[in-house]
Amino acid sequence: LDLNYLKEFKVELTRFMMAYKFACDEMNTKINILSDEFNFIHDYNPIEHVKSRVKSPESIIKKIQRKGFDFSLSSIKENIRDIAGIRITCSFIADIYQLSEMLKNQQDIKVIEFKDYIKNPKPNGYQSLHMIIEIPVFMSDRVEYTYVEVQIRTIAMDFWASLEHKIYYKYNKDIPEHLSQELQETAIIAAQLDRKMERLHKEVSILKEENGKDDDLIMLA
Ligand code: 0O2
Repeated sequence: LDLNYLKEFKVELTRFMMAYKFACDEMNTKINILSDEFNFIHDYNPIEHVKSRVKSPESIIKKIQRKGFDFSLSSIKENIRDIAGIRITCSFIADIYQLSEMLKNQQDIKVIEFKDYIKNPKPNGYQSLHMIIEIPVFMSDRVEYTYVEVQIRTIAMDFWASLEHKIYYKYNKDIPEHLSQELQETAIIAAQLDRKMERLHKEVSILKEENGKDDDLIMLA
């Protein structure tokens, strides 16, 4: 291989990967703004935490091989849509949908794919809301429209998914029957927990609102 070509390709690849890092930065800013504003209006934080990552070149190459795509930057850009990934953990299910709506409504965000594994969990029990979005990243000489995978879930869903992920890899993607059975059961328990916590939260919010009104009246009097 031509050394000059390799040098050029390295620069191109580094620049290519940078756009994904910037896309993650942009998304983190957007989410921080929404979180702070939501906190101000509703007086509680709907977002427990946010994690973002850029897929490593090794994982990108593995995925291209697994899916049989071309080894070119344009093919990577079009076909591997989770190079930039954001995972948002919310307190309650209602927050997940509210947050996804807020993101959808932003003018520079284009929703490419929307998968609701909360309404339709995967057969193994996996729950989460997934969106592939496209956002513009403004570089010095061009605009790079970049895909970002956004996963939004509750703490219980995240707890389940991280354990399942560990078990999945521990058993080399072939989980023994009794374990997958138990995982399915725990996914149902996690969903029940989410519903109960949300119900409690709503009840307390109503009480807080009523007390708040009383306090306002006392202040006025
Ligand atoms: P990792 O290691 O987390 O990055 P594709 O992304 O095209 O290969 P698909 O099915 O179109 O696959 O995408 P989908 O269903 O939106 O899932 C993408 C990501 O969601 C996965 O990325 C996981 O992070 C997560 N996910 C999906 N299903 C499961 C599941 O059953 N258990 C767990 N724990 N996580 C899941 P990766 O690249 O597969 O994995």
